[in-house]
Amino acid sequence: MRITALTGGVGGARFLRGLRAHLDRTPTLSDSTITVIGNTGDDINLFGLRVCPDLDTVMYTLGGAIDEEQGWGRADETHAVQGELAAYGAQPQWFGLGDRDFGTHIARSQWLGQGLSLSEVTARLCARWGLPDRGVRLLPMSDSPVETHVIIDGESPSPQSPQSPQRAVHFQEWWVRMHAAVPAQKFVAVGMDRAAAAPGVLDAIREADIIIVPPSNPVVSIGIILGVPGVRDALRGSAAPVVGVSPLISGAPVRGHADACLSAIGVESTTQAVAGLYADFLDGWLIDNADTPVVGFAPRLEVQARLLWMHDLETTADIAGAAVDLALKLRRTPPV
Ligand code: FO1
Repeated sequence: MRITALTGGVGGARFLRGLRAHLDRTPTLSDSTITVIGNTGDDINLFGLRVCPDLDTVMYTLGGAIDEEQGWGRADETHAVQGELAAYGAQPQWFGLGDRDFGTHIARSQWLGQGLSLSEVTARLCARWGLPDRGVRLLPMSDSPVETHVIIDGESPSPQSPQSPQRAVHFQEWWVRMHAAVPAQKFVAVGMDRAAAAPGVLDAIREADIIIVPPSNPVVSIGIILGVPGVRDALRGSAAPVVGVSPLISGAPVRGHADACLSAIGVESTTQAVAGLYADFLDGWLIDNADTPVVGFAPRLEVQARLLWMHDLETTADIAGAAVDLALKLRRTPPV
């Protein structure tokens, strides 16, 4: 079976690891493939290198190299290079880059500099981590650079400008240095107007047997991927059922700052509101037991409640299995 998933960072990557585990333990599904469409809006240039946090988080998590406690970056990491950069006063110092992780960014930047596309580079990096052998293909949402920037109110207003001047900061600065604590007025996907879906992305949606939207950030991860030309239309037109997993439990994100992102776009932090953001293509929606009774959803949406906390691999595999089972059930439901 061909499964396609749109994914952001930590939560989505953990979910995909559970999905692969569920498929591997289910004889009738073990030869299934997963095509991951990864968010590249978090990408950032640092120290002359191209860093792709969400792609690397998926790659390291599925490749068994992730720092489990952080959810991002490499396990068994050291920070000698970062220390040297700090000693030279090289900026920024607020984004933690480990020595092993630098290896990924140097290789990626070298190959990009030699003219390879981000898709080709990502395939090379993923091959080292054995993703193809596990039936997993990671595609950047686009080969052209897209960066999410956050519009915030500037520093304190001055007599000249009583309205504090708004300014844009890179998503990573807002997320990491500011801890998303400064209210975001708006998110801007810089470069999206010149972006095209990367090779294979639209086909992966059109040719999927089922499509899954893991519990990634609906605004700055899934929302950015949905902004790539053709993606949303392909999802709407896909014959495959689309099943999403709520990133909120009782209105709160399991981790990260999805609630701050939702309020920035004027959407309430409820599982119903997030499902509403996907309403034009979503067929099924998994919510946590804490969010029943199941009210306030679009009438045709098939909503199922279950435990959604991804405590460990086994639990995550069960959640992913529930998403797959719901999608297969929706596949069998004759079109109305
Ligand atoms: N997140 C942090 O909160 N602090 C960091 O210093 C940090 C460094 C970092 C380095 C590489 C990488 O792939 C991810 C990193 N992240 C860090 C996580 C990152 O900001 C988020 O995972 C995504 O961009 C949001 O999903």
